[in-house]
Amino acid sequence: MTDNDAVREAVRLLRGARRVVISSGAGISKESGVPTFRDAHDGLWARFQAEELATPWAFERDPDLVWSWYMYRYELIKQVKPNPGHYAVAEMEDLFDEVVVLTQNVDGLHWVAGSTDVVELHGNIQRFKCSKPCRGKTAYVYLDTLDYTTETAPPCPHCPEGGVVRPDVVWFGESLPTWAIERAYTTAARCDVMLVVGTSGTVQPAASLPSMAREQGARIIEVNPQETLISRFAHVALRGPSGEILPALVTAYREENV
Ligand code: BV8
Repeated sequence: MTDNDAVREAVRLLRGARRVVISSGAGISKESGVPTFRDAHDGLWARFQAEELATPWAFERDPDLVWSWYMYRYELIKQVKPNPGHYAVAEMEDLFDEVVVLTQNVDGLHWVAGSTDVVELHGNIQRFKCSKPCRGKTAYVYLDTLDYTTETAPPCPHCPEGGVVRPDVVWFGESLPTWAIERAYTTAARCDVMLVVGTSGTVQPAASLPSMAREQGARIIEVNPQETLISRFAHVALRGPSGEILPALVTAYREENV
């Protein structure tokens, strides 16, 4: 199947769809300059695996190391912008009755690009909270109210228990927010089409969403330069960078359906 044939097939699968889900991973932000989760980090971080830092145990063991890693990523993500792939996802809201984005990404770029219904399954690196439930529930902390450094995890300003501030992301070994995973399961189960964009399909439970959707009758379109663990569930795979593929798909859909 040529690339053009694949896009035409994807347009055919989208025809008549009312509810569309986009399940995105780190790959959709690659063309914005955000390293994917399994890209070797450069410089200081090249000697660490992301999975060994993104855990509560790593933070417990060395909060300043983990804090510094997040500050490195936070400073990088503050500089980046959405790419044409994010904007194409946002534009899909003009083409279908209901569009929901289920993202594993913590960079917030779908919101910035204008998507209005985004479920951040793994949280957001630009939101911070106390590492202890010091106010009985999640105690959010606003970094710009603190006198902090990028090397040392700052003390929580609300906390009588000596908690320190951490990013409001879901670490490996932590459960996803109940509301987020329930919304993800519900929308995956009732969608007509799921586009799976820029994810290796490694991380659970997000990686199970495409097979769940397919079991309920959804048509699955994968957008990824590589074959992945998700590919076997896809009705069609669009092989290439999402920043090029998604705008081309939206254009082709408009030409045939709008
Ligand atoms: C949990 C936030 C219950 C932090 C992240 C089975 C069931 C349940 C759990 C498990 C299970 N098996 C294992 C587990 C445990 C674990 C897990 O999945 N481990 C993996 C490593 C096997 N899961 C959990 O712990 C989850 N919690 O299930 O709670 C529980 C509780 C206790 C014990 C057990 C269960 C929580 C997981 C959340 C982890 N946090 N992020 C942070 O960011 O610092 S995950 C992290 O990886 C990022 O969010 C990232 O998005 C995500 C997934 O990676 P991808 O997005 O797929 O990125 P990746 O680099 O892998 O791939 C990029 C892709 O892009 C590639 O395919 C590439 O080809 C493609 N690409 C490249 N360029 C482009 C492109 N695509 C398009 N365009 C391009 N230009």
